[in-house]
Amino acid sequence: LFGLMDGFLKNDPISLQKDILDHVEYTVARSRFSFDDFEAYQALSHSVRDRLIERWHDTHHYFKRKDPKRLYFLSLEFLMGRSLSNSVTNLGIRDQYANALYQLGFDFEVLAEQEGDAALGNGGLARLSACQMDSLATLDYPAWGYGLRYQYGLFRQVIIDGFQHEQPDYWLNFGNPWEIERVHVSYAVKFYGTIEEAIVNGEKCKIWVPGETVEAVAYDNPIPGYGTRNTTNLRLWAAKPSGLYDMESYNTGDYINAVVNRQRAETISSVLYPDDRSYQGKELRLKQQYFFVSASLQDIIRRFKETHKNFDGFPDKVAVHINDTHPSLSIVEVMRVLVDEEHLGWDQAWKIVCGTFSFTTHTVQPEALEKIPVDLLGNLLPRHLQIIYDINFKFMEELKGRIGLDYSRLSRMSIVEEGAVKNIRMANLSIVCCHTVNAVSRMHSELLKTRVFKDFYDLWPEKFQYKTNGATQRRWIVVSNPSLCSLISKWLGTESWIRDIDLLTGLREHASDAELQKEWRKVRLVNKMRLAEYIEAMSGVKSVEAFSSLQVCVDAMFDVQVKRIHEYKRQLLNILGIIHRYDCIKSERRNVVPRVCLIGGKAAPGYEVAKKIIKLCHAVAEKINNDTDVGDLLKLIFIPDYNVSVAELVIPGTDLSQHLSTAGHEASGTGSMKFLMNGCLLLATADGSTNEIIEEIGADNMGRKEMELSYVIGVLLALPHVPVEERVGFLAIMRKRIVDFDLPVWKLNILIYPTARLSDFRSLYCRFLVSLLPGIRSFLFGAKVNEVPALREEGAALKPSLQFARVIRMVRDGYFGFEDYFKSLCDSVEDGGDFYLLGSDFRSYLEAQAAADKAFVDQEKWTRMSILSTAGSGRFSSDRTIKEYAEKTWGIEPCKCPF
Ligand code: DL6
Repeated sequence: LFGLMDGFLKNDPISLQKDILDHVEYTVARSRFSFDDFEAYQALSHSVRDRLIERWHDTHHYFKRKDPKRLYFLSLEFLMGRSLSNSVTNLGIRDQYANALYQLGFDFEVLAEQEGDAALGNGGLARLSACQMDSLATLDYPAWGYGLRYQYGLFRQVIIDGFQHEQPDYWLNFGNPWEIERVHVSYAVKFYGTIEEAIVNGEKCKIWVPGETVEAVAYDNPIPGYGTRNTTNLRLWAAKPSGLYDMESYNTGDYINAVVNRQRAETISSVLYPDDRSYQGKELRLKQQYFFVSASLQDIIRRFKETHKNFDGFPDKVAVHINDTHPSLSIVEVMRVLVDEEHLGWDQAWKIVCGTFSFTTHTVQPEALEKIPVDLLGNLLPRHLQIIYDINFKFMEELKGRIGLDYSRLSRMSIVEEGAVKNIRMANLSIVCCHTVNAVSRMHSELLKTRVFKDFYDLWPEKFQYKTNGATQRRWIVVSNPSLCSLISKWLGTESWIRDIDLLTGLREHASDAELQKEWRKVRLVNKMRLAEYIEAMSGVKSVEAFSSLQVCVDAMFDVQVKRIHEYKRQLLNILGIIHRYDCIKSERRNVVPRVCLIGGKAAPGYEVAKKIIKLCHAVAEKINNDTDVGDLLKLIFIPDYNVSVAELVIPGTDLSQHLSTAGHEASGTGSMKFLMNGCLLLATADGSTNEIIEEIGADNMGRKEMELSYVIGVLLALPHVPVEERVGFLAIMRKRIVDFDLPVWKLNILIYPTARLSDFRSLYCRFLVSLLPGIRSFLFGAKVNEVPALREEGAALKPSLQFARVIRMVRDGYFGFEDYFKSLCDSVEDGGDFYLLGSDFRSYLEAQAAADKAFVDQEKWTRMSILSTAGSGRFSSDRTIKEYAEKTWGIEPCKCPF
């Protein structure tokens, strides 16, 4: 048996070819002498899947034997994208497959293009979950993901005459080779019904008599780690009619109704809600939440009970993480199971729950926090509503004991929101029941503590943590930018950075090397050419009528803003900036730096303003791209149907990437991290995680004085013989001076550090040295988070710049057509209505753009900055995020499968 420990399947070219041909013949059922690219892709995927399954089995046998504490990551959204390239990369057999296919007459890259995206999520939160799954597997953590297997993923965006239209994404149409249906792993999930009382073991207890039962069937998606045999699992649930369901209707002859009701069950997992900010008060949505929560917990508890006799040790073996509030019913469900089904006392059950669950919130806006109308919840899940009331009653009693009868605070903190419509506040429920509440960046954490959840922070400061988000370098460099990956490995002399990303800092010492710079530029140029080809092909598509096969010049600066379309993300600011640039080219014929501006992203189907922004982008593009005065100086392209695989193409080909959210609105942002890894420069506001990025890579807008101060502090920290107290005292004085100098907030944040441990000084000093390196690695602009409220107060009294007034006037006057349609957009940013502060930030936005232009002219300097961006991106790997979660929140340890 030991001979088989490393698996049955071999990875030499002949074995791989045989496997692929076997799958052509027996899985795809085509002749091995005649099959097309898609069939080859299907066979190839099954062959890769076999290897994943083998490792999956080994990993799970090992976990079972070792019985470590496990993490269960519950998320209603996972934006996995494509699996083929990622899987073969993580398995370390990409080249072997490419060779095997070549000999069969196929090109790996061409086959990889056959795969559709698994788009079971909306945006940032969902892609973060996917990156974190990759890191969990790579770092050998014993973890499983749980989610919903939507039949329709995020809608496809089709642009007709510049307007967004939504089409369903039936991603399962041609089968999904990456999943394994587990017909034998299924659970009954109950809804509706009534509560009855019964006596069990002499004790009164509640019995839920459900009105509807649906079956949850498991679909497993193996997640391979990189450089390890560990392969973990993402288990997604699909709703199927229950076997027992409606037998009565069949028997009474109501055959048609019985069939219709069976189909109704399947709608639970049919469609992903296409809104990335708020989902409130929809019965189907609530059903989805409970469906996946109930099935996941039945699975988790069953596994626990296989090896444990009672629940005392549950929190020592099980960590359940709820990704935003969407899975927060899981807390209530565990209480229900422990009290009603396992007959534990309330206090014992409560202790178990509080020791098991942790929570991350992904939003900054109080109004985006999820609420569920009590009537809706009580009808669908009557027993859960009772339990929530009981939890709240006990919490309110405890709170009164701690803060007295402060009714206004009690009412703010209550899980139940009183009012015309009574609601359950899911965030309050999660905070009360979880041992840890996580933010997704340092700034987000500050906003939670001081604004959104201030009452809770004052009560339980120890619960609040933050883990700045990250992205996986496996997907975002190794898979999507293979030439950059090879170049990095060549200059670092190792591939170890793919698992140990801090090694990227080793690039710093080569940043000025002419040879590296030359090779770096070459890689970037090839990526830009690839993107230019895509633009040409995509703009030739008939539905994009604004352009006929647009050719762009690859020497121009590729300037990109890709993300969901939202007012707070300010794509409108970008478009207005482009109009200004166009106006300058037209009126002054200035020698501007040529730009290719790309904007991409989906608007939620019911979000009218966002849809208008998309239309404006097309209207402006049509004007500019067809203006012969402008030529190659400026092009604007809207990228339709932006998704993970489009991102993999766009990000490596970007020079400058824009992150324009009004300060205080983006919880973190992860797109910026992917661009950073790929050597793109950022033009950004001081929002979300940007301040932390700046600390890693240095800032452009440091005046001379600031540089001198940093230098003094840097040197001081480096002097080992100066007593700590003296250093701290000196820094306090410097801090005051720096306040006097009105330095940017991020500098002040750094200066608070000296109260930390001495060992922190060393890394701080390194960061200062980095910040002293000449060069600009980001272009910061706009109001700081603490300035925003005052600017909003001033509102109409603020006089926007002449440039801003002029570009708005151009839109209003119909320079781009559709003036009636765009009127409300213009109104929304003028005359005191400018909630997202486009007017007040416009001037500094244009200045930052001008600084970017200036920097781009000096290609040597730009390349150096680009290298330093990649070199400084290590902190923004999801590996770091996951390690922090594992150590500080979940209490789990790596469990590496030894063979
Ligand atoms: O934490 C991941 C991601 C953050 O980077 C973004 O800043 C934030 O907007 C996003 N939130 C969502 C919507 N979530 N909810 N609820 O995607 O999360």
